[in-house]
Amino acid sequence: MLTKTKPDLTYKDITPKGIYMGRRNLLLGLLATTGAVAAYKKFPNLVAAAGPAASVPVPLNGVGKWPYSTTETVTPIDKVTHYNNFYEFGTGKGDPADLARKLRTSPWSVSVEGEVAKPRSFTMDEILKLAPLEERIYRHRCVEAWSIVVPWIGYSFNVIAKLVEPTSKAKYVAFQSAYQPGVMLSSYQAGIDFPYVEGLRLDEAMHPLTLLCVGMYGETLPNQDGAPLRMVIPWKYGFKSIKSLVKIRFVKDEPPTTWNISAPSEYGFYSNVNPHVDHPRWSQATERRLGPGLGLFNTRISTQIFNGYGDQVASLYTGMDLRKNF
Ligand SMILES: Nc1nc2c(c(=O)[nH]1)N[C@H]1C(S)=C(S)[C@@H](COP(=O)(O)O)O[C@H]1N2
Ligand SMILES: [Mo]
Repeated sequence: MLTKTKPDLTYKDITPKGIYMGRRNLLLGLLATTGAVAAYKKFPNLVAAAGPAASVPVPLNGVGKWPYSTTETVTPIDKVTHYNNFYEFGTGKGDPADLARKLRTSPWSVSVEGEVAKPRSFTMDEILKLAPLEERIYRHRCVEAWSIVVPWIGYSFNVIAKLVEPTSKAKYVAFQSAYQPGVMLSSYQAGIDFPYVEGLRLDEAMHPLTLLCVGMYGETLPNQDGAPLRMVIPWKYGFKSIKSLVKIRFVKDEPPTTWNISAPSEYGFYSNVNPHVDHPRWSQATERRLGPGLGLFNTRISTQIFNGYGDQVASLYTGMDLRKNF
């Protein structure tokens, strides 16, 4: 599945060269002088900045096109890889692109356990072969009111769930990110508990839109976007889409989630995108759709209920008060 052969046309080719190179050179210049150095100066306990990337994305071949992708304009790859939330690697939007170079992504395995008949662990090689890979272009809406459109690669999470056979006691799924001390910030530095944890109700996890994600833009995941394996739940705020996944546990009770632990009145368990339920400190009615460059091409658009996936998922919440279960 993994190969070094370049496909004919990559997302880097599709991005207008002028914009891509222009921003690239600008960025590289800035990084060399300020960005990278500044990021490491902020977190002196982390291993030094020097040295090449520990792992770089490689093309994924044989990726099928999912028929339901949005036709909205895909966000330039440069933006999606340099405007990140990944608190393990800093709290600034540009920090993860620098600091996550030190993430150790190989060997990698994910343990699937709890209320299942067949608990087991999967290596990344196994994960990549469990089902045909699909490119799914989803909208991604952060709770901070910015959004992007990303061509993720993966397959429905329910593929792996069915393999381990959840028992009748399984009502929720708990997810856990890797925690690599010395490579990642401490909880104290980041201001949130690590390891990062998230959760879904079982029926949400089994919904075909819920993606087990191994790549984006035709390649394996860049470290800063959650290499080598992450979740993507497109109708929920971005923080539910947990990165660098190492543990999946089927459980009886609603599991704790990182942002809910940190600020329970601001971030609920469900966190479905909802323009009618504001964050206590800002409106959720609209969002900033990120464009190329430094912000001139960003646009302000209306936020859609369930991020536009209501036809598919609204029935999961029939009879629930979405204000109470925010
Ligand atoms: N482990 C972990 N997963 C995480 C986060 C994080 O800080 N740590 N941030 C979340 C948030 S708030 C968002 S918006 C998305 C961002 O994904 P992206 O950087 O690939 O766009 O990742 C989510 N997953
Ligand atoms: Mo987010």
